Amino acid sequence: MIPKDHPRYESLMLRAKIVDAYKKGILADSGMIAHGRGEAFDYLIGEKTTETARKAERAGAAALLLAENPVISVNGNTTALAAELVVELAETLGAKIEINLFYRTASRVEKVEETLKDAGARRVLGIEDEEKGIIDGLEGPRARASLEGVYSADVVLVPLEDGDRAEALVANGKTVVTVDLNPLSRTAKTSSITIVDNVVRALPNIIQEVAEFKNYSDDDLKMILENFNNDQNLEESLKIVSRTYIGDA
Ligand code: PTJ
Repeated sequence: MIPKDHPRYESLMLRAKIVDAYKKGILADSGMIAHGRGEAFDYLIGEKTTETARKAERAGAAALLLAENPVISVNGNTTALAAELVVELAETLGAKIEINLFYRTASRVEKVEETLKDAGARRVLGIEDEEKGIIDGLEGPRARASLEGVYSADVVLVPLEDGDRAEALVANGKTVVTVDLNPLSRTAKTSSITIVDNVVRALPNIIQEVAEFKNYSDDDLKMILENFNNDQNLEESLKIVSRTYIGDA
C-alpha cells in the first residue's frame, strides 16, 4: 500500500499497475524494462505535459478527427496503464481498437482483450481468429494486422510502439501518431506526429482536444496540422530534456 502523501505517489502507483499487469500475464516481461526507460525520460521532462507536447497532442487530435478510418493500436503497457482511457478516446472519436503485440502470444492477446472489454470496449480487433493482412516491411506475427483495422487505417495512434513498426506503418502510407517519452527513439523520429508525454497524461489531453475540435471544419483541422512541424517539435522536446538534465529548467 503506497501512502498518498508519498512524494513519488503518482509514479509508484503507475509502477504498481505495471507489476500487477505483469502478474496477470497482460504485460510482457520486457514491458517492465520499457516502463523504466519511460520513467527516466518522464523524470527529465518534469513529469508533466510540456507546452511542446501539448502542441503535438493538438496536432494528433486533428489528424485523428480528419481520418476516415482511425485506429488505436494497443499493446501490453498501454493496456496496463490506460485501458479505460483508450476506450474513452475510441468512443469519442468513433475509432477502432486493435491489439498489436511485439511479444505476441495467444494468452496475452486474450488477456489484453479481456482487460479492454472490462474497461468498456465493445469490440476489439487484432485477436487470434481474425482475417489479417500483411504490413510490408515487417516479419512474423507483428506484420499481421486486422483487415478492417490497422491494415486499412489511414491514421493510427500507436502509443509506446517499437521503432520498426512505426517506420513500416509510415512506409505503408499511414499517418502515425505516437506517444513516446523518449524523443530519441526510432519511433519518435519516424512517426508523423510524436507526442513526447506519458501515455497516462497524453490520452486525457487528446480526449479533451478531440471534444474541443469536434465542431471545427476540416479546413480548420488541416490548418492545425499544417502549422505543426514534427522535427521542430522533437527538437524542442530534446531541449527540454537537456535543460532539465543540467538543472536549468
Ligand atoms: O506488449 P508488447 O508485447 O507489444 O510489448 C510492448 C513493449 C513496450 C515492451 C515493446 O513494444 C518494446 O520493447 O518497446 P520499446 O522498444 O522498449 O519502446 C518503448 C518506448 O516507450 C520507450 O521509448 C519508452 O521510453 C517509452 N515509454 C515507456 N513507458 C511510457 C513510454 N512512453 C509514454 N508513456 C509511458 N508510460
